Amino acid sequence: MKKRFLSGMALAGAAAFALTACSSDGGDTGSSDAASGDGGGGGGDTIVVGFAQTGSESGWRSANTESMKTAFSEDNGFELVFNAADNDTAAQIAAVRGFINQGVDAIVIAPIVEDGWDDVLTEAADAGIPVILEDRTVSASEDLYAAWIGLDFEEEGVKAGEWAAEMYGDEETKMVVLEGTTGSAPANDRATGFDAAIEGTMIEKIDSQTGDFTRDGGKSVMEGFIQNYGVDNIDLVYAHNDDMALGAIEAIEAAGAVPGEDIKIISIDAVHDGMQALVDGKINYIVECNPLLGDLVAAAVTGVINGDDVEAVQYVEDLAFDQAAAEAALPDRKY
Ligand code: GZL
Repeated sequence: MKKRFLSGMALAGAAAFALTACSSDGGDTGSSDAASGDGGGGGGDTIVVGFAQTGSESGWRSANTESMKTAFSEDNGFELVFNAADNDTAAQIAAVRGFINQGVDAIVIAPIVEDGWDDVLTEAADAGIPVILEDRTVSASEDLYAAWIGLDFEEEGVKAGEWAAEMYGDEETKMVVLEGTTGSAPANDRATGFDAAIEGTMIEKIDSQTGDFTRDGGKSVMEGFIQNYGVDNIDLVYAHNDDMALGAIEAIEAAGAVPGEDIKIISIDAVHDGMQALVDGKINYIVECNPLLGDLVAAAVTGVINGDDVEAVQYVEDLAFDQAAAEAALPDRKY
């Protein structure tokens, strides 16, 4: 499927175009997050949207939920029926079935894991309810959803791995990995991209385990790695998100080592606490994963409801930060 990369300005344009094309009064797109704009119901009727969110596992998720709730506001022409599934896939699928039974106008899903969606997406299609995916992807047929808006997780892994290869690839480096939620697209793809980027270097992956994208999970898995290998035998941590990296920092400090110096840390997301740890030298590099998708998703829902052409795949571009770049960017960050 054709990839379409949207930078900040392009996002604003895309969202503004979609809103102008759809809203009855031309809409004041305003300027807020990566996709400035304000969502906007089509033709003045309220659009009832069921949103099945993963849960509240991380700082990234909180920012994503806030962005979605802001975009799908009553003022913007929506009635949002929100469900957070507490990282429980069965509960998330049940929530989607509930939206179908409720007869909502559209369903938005941030799918916890890639697999297991064929049946309920088919039920939504049979009920004539369009589905838009945001953030993560699914393995089900692309015919079962109208659009996906999110990030290129494999590219995020490549960016992180290329920096690791450049900085540490020429010397024997023992690495442990804090994986995201097992079976999720970001965990799968960030591993694939990173592993490809460090191929042929002297970085050796000695262990890899899921911390489920949570700070507690990252801390307890890192404690186990330190217990098994000894703090002096781990040189690098690759964390699939900042929350797990922040948990690992706690474990490393509790073991009497210095994060960012004795044990280097590379992470993904660039949420505020992660960027602060990067400025403080406790994390060495962060690849961004922009959670502010609400306006683009709202524009896609409005477009689908109005029968407009909506880009089926919309990637939001990510930046990457070393310590100097984080110091410069942190004051102006929106999440
Ligand atoms: C990525 C998103 C991931 C974040 C985590 O788009 O799905 O889930 O990287 C979040 O912080 O929990």
